[in-house]
Amino acid sequence: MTNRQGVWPTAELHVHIEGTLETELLVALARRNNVELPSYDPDALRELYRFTDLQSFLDIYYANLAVLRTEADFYDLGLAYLTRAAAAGVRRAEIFFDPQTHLANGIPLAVVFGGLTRALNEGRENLGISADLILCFLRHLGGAEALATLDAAIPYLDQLIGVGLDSAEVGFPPSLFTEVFAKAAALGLHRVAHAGEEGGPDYVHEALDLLGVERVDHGIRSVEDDHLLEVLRERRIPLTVCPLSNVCLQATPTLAAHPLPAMLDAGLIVTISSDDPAYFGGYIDDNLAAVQQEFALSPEQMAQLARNSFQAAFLPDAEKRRYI
Ligand code: ES4
Ligand code: ZN
Repeated sequence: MTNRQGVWPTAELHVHIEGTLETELLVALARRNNVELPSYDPDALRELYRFTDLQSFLDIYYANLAVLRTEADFYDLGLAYLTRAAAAGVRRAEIFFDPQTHLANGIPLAVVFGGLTRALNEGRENLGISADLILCFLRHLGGAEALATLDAAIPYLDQLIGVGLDSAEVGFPPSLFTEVFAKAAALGLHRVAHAGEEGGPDYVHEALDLLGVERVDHGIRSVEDDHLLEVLRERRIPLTVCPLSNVCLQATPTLAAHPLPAMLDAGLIVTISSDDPAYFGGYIDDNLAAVQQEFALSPEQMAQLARNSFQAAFLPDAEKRRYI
């Protein structure tokens, strides 16, 4: 199933570009832009990455993003991810970014789009990766801010394939974002949302019924609700599962206790992704290898995960068939 390099050709459908900021690049950008960090030793910075839950991660993740100032910074970040992803077997990447964080840091949307789109073009031409952007709204900032962000992004619609919803989940249910997701749908954008990562199955239900999401990001707590499992299966809604992320943020006590096998047994369209690989100890190849080993997945099951990833991608069927 693996190709000659020992990697599984795959699509990566759940990766935050800001979460691919390795500490080496973090330090380089901090020096380039005169931004203060708690340390300038990449290993010492990585030592600080000990998380107890989603919020303990988000606090460090948002603080680190102060180093991203110029179009060149976003380009370097994007190209570093695509280079690593190509080595991991990624042929298609649908990449999240958090413009509200950068706007709050005083960085205009033109800078963010300019750098990331240039990196994606380079990845397409020189790395053989088909890649597109999904704009994520930060749920902790609420629905009105999300709407303002979508309006501000309208001049860049041709550089987007969809919208997503991320950041702190519990206390910020999908129902707060009904209007902005309706508007995104009317603009022809695909819709996804993080749901059921820390929040319960009710968050997944809401994301499906109120936001009309076409994929669910994480969705691991869906296994607590048999009716929801039936809905996800019947509607063929893919779930982008990030095992190493779930372990690092203690959404599961151990990898052995992860609900992935239950999700597969329930007949869900499960895909594997890396989420924030610079923080969670591995890229998509590492995530795939970890679940293969932990759950003794067969070559056929690994092939199914790869097929699922391309099936779940926002690509025309004719293009999907090239990969499957
Ligand atoms: C995130 Cl792991 C995770 N969950 C929710 N929001 C996020 N933003 C970046 N990583
Ligand atoms: Zn995520």
